[in-house]
Amino acid sequence: MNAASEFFTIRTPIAYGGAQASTPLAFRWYDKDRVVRGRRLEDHLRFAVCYWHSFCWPGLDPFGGETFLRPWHHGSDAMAQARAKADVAFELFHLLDVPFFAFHDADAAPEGRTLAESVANLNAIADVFEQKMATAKVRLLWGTANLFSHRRYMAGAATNPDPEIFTYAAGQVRAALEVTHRLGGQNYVLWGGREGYETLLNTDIGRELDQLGRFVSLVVEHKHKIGFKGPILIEPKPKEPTKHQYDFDVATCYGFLQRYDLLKDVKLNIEQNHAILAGHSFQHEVALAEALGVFGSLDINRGDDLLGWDTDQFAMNVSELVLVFHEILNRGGFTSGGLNFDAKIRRQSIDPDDLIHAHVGSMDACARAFLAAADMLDAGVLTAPLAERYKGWAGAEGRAILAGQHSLADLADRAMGSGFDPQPRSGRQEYLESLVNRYV
Ligand code: XLS
Ligand code: NI
Ligand code: NI
Repeated sequence: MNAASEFFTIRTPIAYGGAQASTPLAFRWYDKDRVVRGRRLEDHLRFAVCYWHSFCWPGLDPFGGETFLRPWHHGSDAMAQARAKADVAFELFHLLDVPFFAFHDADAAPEGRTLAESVANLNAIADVFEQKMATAKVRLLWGTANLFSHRRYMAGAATNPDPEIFTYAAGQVRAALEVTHRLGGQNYVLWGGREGYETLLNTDIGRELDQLGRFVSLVVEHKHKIGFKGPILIEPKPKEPTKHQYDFDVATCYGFLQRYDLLKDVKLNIEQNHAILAGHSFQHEVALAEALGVFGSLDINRGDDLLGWDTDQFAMNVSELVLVFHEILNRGGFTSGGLNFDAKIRRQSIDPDDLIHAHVGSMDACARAFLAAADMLDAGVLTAPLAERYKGWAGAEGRAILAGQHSLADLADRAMGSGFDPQPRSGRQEYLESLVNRYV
């Protein structure tokens, strides 16, 4: 195949050119060094390129095969192909000037005949990553293991009816977690790939949940043993590939973490399109995770309003993103998390440079939304009316109720007193919607 530098026609990193930039490829909003609320934009948004969709997915759909014809997908030496793929991946990281990337074990290195061989392959490619990272800017946002593609996992990994499959998955996760640690990964992700079920005719839900709780606990124990400092992130998704995924949504994941005593070490990686599939808005999932103290990171993408599956498109929907960033920034912004492009270009986007356009467009959409959210926070556009709406709870009486200082009878007696006549107040939704529109 061609050298990495010949894969894209673009040869120099994309630069910030301002909203009026005349070149087709420039950041119009993402000015990475601009300081907003005390941090550089790059450090706020923490963009990560995702290895699987951008370098491993060949463009297939249920009705047709590969459309992209990437050179590293064709050849007989799987390790040489993995190295060629890494060359192009690092070229893209450089051209986009992103601070992070993310990968699954199976994206980086080919599966061997045995687990030992697969782990050796992964470690060899991790050596390649390590060498490249020594001189590149890019760091690792998170690593993960693919516990869903191989047929051995068709009935789940941790939730498999066979403990030997659970054991195999443990072997895979130990290797992926240790490689993530070695590469300085800031988080470790456990998306519950096939942890769910198709039919209750063959499924013991309670048992499977206990298995999943045990598996995540083992990962947490190992993380402490090797001194990995970042959080473990689980990723809510309601369906696909299984009909019913155990990590259905933020609320379900919270209940799971609480039941298995994992709240101290595990946080959530929330994905736009998974929120929608669960019948929630993206903003709802983020706001709830923040409120429950389990917000970790975001997989940034979008679905299609007319399709009920995980289309994983590049996020370009500024107005939706504004409210999400408003939630995050209002709580202080990302800590270990960031914005991972868990997004694929469409299968007709077959030019290598389409990968660059997709990322640049979405980084700009995020930056534009983020800047609008920051302006809204600075002006207190939503925070001030919210504080006003709840001000009774901030007062003496509201605080006394929440602190448990009144019994039900105390409250009832007060309500029965003469002159006690609370009045309803407007929710002002349309007024607030039009305020938001001034910033979008
Ligand atoms: C699939 C998931 C997956 C995880 C990583 O829907 O979003 O891409 O993020 O295993
Ligand atoms: Ni994801
Ligand atoms: Ni997804």
